[in-house]
Amino acid sequence: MTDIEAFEKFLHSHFERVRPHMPAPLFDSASYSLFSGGKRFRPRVCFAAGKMLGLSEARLHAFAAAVECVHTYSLIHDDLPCMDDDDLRRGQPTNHRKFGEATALLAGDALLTEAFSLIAAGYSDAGDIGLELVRLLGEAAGGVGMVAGQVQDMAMQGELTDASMASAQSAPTSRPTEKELLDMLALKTGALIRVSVEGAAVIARVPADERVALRELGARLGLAFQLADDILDYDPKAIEPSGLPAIVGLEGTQERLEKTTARAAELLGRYGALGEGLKAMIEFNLKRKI
Ligand code: GRG
Repeated sequence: MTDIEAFEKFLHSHFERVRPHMPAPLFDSASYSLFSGGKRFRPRVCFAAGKMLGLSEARLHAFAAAVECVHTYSLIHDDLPCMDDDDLRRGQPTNHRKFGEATALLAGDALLTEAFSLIAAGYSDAGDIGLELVRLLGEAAGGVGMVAGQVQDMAMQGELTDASMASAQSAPTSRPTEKELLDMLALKTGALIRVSVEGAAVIARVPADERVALRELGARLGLAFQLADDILDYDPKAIEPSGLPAIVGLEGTQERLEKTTARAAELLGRYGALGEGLKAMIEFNLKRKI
């Protein structure tokens, strides 16, 4: 069985255990998005990082599942009419198109909270690790992480109302600078990928200096993932105002993608052959078409 097959089995069994306790429409809505053909990029990164650090894949299952639940919630909420108002995700109707807006919203809420239950149950044998993972994922996903990035993104696109702009305390009215844009992308997309690497470092109990380097590696890969996305989505007739190509062009974005990828690969150097799995993920991102 491959890493990802074993992970799918873990995720399915976990949700089958939860199923009898969840209202059926909520379960159907949450599992529709969780099992609808995502790339599982974040879990794959977590497994590659963990194996490099000497962990078994099974030891990483609960954390990788938690990150994927948070990722899935973010996609469901991002597609809602009050956000991007999308009809399709992964070539299929978005969650709210299939189950209705209220159920989709609640399925996102349920997935977000399930993430923390997964961690609590998965690391109950090592409470300090479990607590640190909860702190780390809360930081990466919440108001100082992914959600902050989403708010900044919406503000850059002029999509927050005047009242909410005032309370967001960040109201760039003009074109964002490259730094502002990169900071936003690092939060919106980068934080969950960064935490996929750093979480493995926590579970492996690496020394503090090594954890700092792995955090940077994860952050570089996270940013590289978003830059690759910006390049894939590039349409010269409809330039996305909060994408890097709007500021530095397509070539400039490619250049920055290569630079941040090179730094990630450099940080991987100390692990030699053990880093092969993560190197493959870094290279996959550089060439990906999906
Ligand atoms: C609404 C709370 C909230 C947050 C939204 C991450 C995010 C913030 C929105 C997702 C919208 C989006 C398309 C972001 C760009 C990069 C990205 C995260 C793409 C989707 O991730 P993949 O490619 O998705 O890993 P799959 O489908 O493979 O799971």
